[in-house]
Amino acid sequence: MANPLFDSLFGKHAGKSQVFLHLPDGQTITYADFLRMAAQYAGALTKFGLVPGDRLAVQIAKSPQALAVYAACAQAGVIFLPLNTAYTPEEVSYFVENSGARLVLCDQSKHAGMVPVAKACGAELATMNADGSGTFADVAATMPDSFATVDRSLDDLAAFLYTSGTTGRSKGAMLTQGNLLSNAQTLVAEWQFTQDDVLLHALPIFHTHGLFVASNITLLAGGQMIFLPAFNVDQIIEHLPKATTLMGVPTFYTRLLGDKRFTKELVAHMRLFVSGSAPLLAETHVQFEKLTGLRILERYGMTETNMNTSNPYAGERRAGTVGFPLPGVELKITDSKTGETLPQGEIGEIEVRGPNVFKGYWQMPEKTAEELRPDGFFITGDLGQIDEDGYVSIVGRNKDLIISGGYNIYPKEIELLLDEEENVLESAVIGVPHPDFGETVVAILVPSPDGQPDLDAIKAHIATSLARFKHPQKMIVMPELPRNTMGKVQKKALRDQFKDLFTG
Ligand code: MLC
Ligand code: AMP
Repeated sequence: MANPLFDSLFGKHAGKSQVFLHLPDGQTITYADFLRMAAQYAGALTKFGLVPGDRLAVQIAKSPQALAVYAACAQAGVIFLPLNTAYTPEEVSYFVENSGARLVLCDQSKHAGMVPVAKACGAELATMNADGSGTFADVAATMPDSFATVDRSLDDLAAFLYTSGTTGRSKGAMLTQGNLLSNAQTLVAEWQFTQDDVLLHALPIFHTHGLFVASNITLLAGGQMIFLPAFNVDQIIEHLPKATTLMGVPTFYTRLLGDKRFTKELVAHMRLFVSGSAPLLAETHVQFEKLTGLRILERYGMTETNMNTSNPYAGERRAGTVGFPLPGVELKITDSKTGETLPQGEIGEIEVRGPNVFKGYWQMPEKTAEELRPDGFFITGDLGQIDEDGYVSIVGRNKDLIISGGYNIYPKEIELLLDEEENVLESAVIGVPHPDFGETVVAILVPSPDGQPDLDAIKAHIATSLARFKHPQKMIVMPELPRNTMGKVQKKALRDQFKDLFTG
């Protein structure tokens, strides 16, 4: 018996004196130290009463300890459910309740706010702070530094990541050990990762990109990571000379290109720059190559599928495209209405199938059936096109989604709140181009016949409900929303009207 995910990513490194993590203060953590910590955490999970298949929800700062909690879940067969640290207690409450999490880990500063949330959901609550301290570590300190790895199979669930939906309700994407492991194996091979790699890690670890792409492939290859708590240009410039690879969202690259210290000499030794999670402007790709002589490798993925396509490591990395389907991943472009595959070159819905594709949405069989076909193809909601050389481009979205700095924001979630505000008859939330975040949120409000909406009061209400990155950067009052003959709000017309708000 075995535990494929734990054994392949973590277990095989037990006892190794090689450095795994470099921290900004110069401290290092070896693989052996990391695994001893993970084993103690796995013991603590058991002590808190968690059994294989239970969910652990974590809303904690990025730290080596936070990553060890992920390893501990894999070792103990517990399903890891990481949450954006920006979420409000109201948002977290939904995830805890929906997932039926048995234990919630949060920062001490959020503990008071989380007590009623955990209580209402019947979950236990423990703390883990940015420095790893807290009640969880206190329990872990009493546990042995080895743990009998729980047997799991590739089909067992390893993680839940919540993604919002066009209806405004978030869905828990169930990811199996096989989903995560197969994708990591493919990417290690495709991007030629080895134990000599040092990945400069500045992404959050509560999403696919920072957790499953960056961390899993480094672990699988047995490499090292310079583990920064967040993206910060000064720290990136300082640590780039010691790194071989960097992974980021497009905002990382536009910010670096805007800094005079980011030069050809600084990155001449770098083996690989990867971009994903949001469209990289062809202009950024070209500007990056002009400055550094290196081409960013753009790839395309999703929470539900991990990575689907990638530009080639060795061949031509084509700006404005996301490359080819990864080995083992089938990708087709279909007619959104009929589901039929379209002739090569036509624009349609991107559908993907492969070992990377998730098992479904937690306790939402209808939602799963809407997006996951019986034959295994997942309807991504992205619109794409394949050129004559096989390169895939993403040309738009069939889903009402805004991607700001790599974070997904679903307009419906914001509209539902705005529509309840006093003197708001209805609202439309759109994404408009933004020089730093790629897109940003704008809300259009239509006043009710009784009076004008109080924008300051609305802002204050939203602040208690929604994470900061979802807040509209601008609210505009209009007498009515543009509609087509069927009465459907024409968001495209609104996006066109306000496209220069932040870039003009
Ligand atoms: C922060 N803020 C944002 C924001 N990030 N606003 C809009 N969009 C964002 N992405 C706000 C904060 O609330 C704050 O508001 C202000 O900006 C500054 O906060 P900060 O913490 O200093 O932000 P900053 O460090 O500048 O962060 C920007 C960023 C970060 C781009 C570095 O957002 C980031 O790391 N994004 C990566 C997201 C990611 O990992 N996505 C992968 C998803 S997986 P105020 O008003 O209080 O000042 C996926 C699948 C795949 O999509 O294919 O990979
Ligand atoms: P998430 O739900 O956070 O996993 O976001 C997934 C979505 O991000 C995809 O459905 C795409 O719309 C978008 N995305 C990811 N990578 C890229 C990319 N390289 N180019 C354009 N969009 C991307």
